[in-house]
Amino acid sequence: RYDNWKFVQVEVRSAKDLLALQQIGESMACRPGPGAQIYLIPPDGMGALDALGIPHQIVSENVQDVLDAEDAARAAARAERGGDFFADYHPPTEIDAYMTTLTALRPDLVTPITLSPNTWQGRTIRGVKIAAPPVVGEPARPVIIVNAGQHAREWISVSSAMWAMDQLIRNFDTDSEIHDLVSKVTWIIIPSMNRDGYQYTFDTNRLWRKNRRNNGGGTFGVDNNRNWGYQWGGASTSTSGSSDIYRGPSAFSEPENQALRDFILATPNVKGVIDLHSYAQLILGVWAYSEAVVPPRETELRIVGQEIEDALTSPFGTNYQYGLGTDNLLYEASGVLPDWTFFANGAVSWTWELRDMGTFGFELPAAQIVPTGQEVFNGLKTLARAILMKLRVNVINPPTVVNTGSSIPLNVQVTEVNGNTMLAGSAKLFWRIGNSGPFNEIALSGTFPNFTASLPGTIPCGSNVQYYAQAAASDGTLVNIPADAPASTLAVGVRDFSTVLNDTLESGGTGWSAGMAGDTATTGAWTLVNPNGTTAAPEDDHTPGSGTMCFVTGQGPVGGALGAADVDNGFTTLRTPRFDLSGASSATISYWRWFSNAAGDDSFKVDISNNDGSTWSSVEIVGPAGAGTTGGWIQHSFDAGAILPLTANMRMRFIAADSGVQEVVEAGIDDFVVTAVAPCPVTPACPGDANGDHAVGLADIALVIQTWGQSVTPGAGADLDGNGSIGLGDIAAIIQNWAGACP
Ligand code: 0X9
Ligand code: ZN
Repeated sequence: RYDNWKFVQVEVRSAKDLLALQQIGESMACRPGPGAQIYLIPPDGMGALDALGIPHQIVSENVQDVLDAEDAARAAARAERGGDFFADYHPPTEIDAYMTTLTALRPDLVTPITLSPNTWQGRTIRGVKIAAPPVVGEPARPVIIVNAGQHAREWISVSSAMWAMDQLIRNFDTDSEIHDLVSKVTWIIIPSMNRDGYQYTFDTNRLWRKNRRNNGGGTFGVDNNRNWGYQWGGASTSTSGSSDIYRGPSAFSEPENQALRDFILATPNVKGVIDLHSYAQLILGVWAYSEAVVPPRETELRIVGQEIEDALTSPFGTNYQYGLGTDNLLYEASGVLPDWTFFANGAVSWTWELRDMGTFGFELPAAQIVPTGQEVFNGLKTLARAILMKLRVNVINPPTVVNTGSSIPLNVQVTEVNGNTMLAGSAKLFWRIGNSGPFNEIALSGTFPNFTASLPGTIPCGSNVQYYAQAAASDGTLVNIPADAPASTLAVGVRDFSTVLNDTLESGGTGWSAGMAGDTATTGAWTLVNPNGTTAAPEDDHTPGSGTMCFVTGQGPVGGALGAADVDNGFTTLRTPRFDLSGASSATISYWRWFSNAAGDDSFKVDISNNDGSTWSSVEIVGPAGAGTTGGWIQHSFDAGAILPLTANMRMRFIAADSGVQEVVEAGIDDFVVTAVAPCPVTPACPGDANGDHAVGLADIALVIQTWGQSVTPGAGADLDGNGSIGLGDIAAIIQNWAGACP
């Protein structure tokens, strides 16, 4: 029991602090360090902690209360949804029983796995292999290993592995993506590696981390995740049997590590390894042992890491963050599983620290088992797709519209992944005008990994161009972007557009009105200046290069106090010059804005008018809280025609306010650009011109005769009368328009 033990958040400032703390309590790790760390402090340890003078704050007065609350929550969850395996956490025997159930459900997909040797206390480490029956002649399937429960108290890692297993098996028939991934990837899931420690957290000590080796001298346990054989014994490991990061007497001294090592070494084609832990919501890549050593395949690992981060975040907006060792998200750790698998067989290997960020820590309420499992499973699917790729082909900053008459530059980047290489000379681009017909093919120029192509400047106004890029892996596999091209493609529109207004505000702000009649602010009226910054207001304008000027809400003195000239007691309005968008079919307006409203209750309002300011429509309301409310230049661009009809009398206005409770409110505007898209000129129809040479004469008669009697799409080719076949009516149409010419 942990009666009157405390969780204390301490500010670790130095190695000296760390050593002193180790004497008093036990690190709960899992928190980004250095800095704030949670320590478990015994009832008689607080005096010593106070005496050290290390800044600290008690998070839980009585750890036993936290554990009792967890028990109560589990009991409640079982009472409510007792029949549901995922209502609660389960000890090893129940995990095994559930795997047996799943195997019986789909013996065609599931093969039980037993590792050897057994744990110190004689438990067999079990898991499952999930794979659709092999297909004759298929290429070797990549293997993904999902390991969990190296750390006994990290229960959510075990339940998440079980959730993923459950999903892959139960939804194979009904979910086409799962069907695909179970057919193309072999999944190995080992949900509870450190079974002795895990059982011990149910029976004896909820906060146990290590395995249950008897170290002698009254201490127990090796940290399995310091016992792997790459960089064993390096940074952040201990030689002391009483330490929570005791590395063991030698690399692979522990039967649990030996068992999983031997299984991995005997399994060909392992391409991905995920080691589940908790907590901190981090996706930690290689190398764990060093913050300084850049791993091989860094580009590829960063792409995959970002995709995994997005996948874990997207189901519920849970804030996960990925980083490689050099990003220094957590302390260094030597002898961890993913370092060994990346080193030993090049598998893309990650530690995932699951929920939460410390609110509940290891005692994550059972109600979070399912959502955490869903996040993890989403991440695993993303990893599987990444591992199936031979190459990554990307178009960098693809344009969405270009001006008529200018060629269209496209930049294609190829990344070699999963040990494949690109076939030299295989990078190509395919394009066509419209959404049907054959694609034109152009070879991309440049050298790996950056290639370019240019679509011709002769593509007529109004065209929508479809295109995709392609490269081949050395085994001949073609990889497209978009992946399912040509079924889907990228697209770029060719239009006539012109810059109506491009004001960097460097030459006086002609036509702008700063501070309007009716404004109520008593200070901080809009003004065009080279700003004197504060922590809330900009010091520099936005204009790149030599620009200095922008509109801000009040100019304070150089080095002036925060709030010296901010908006107070009302609002102030900035209005743009009038601009003419009559005749435009659409228009893009962009500006750079600054808004700072320290924890305040005010918003920054942006409006547009098409009647010279008689009435206004909202473009955006920034704040009062959230993105863009703590200063910094941010660009906003929008489609004006989507908000109101475009006229000759367009204006915009920007309103900053400090109403109600008074706070520091500062705003700025710079680099205002209006771009209009004109309707494409209509090519006049040319009646009687069968061959499209813009003249009517003998050559048109010749074409009719050549194609005489053919059935065609009405109006196509020489079908001038539009009756769907070539004949006399078409000759008549030519004679009627004889010698006519058209532009
Ligand atoms: O220390 C560990 O073994 C892992 N954290 S935990 O809190 N679950 O114990 C982290 C291992 C990987 N570490 C890094 N990549 N830095
Ligand atoms: Zn862990």
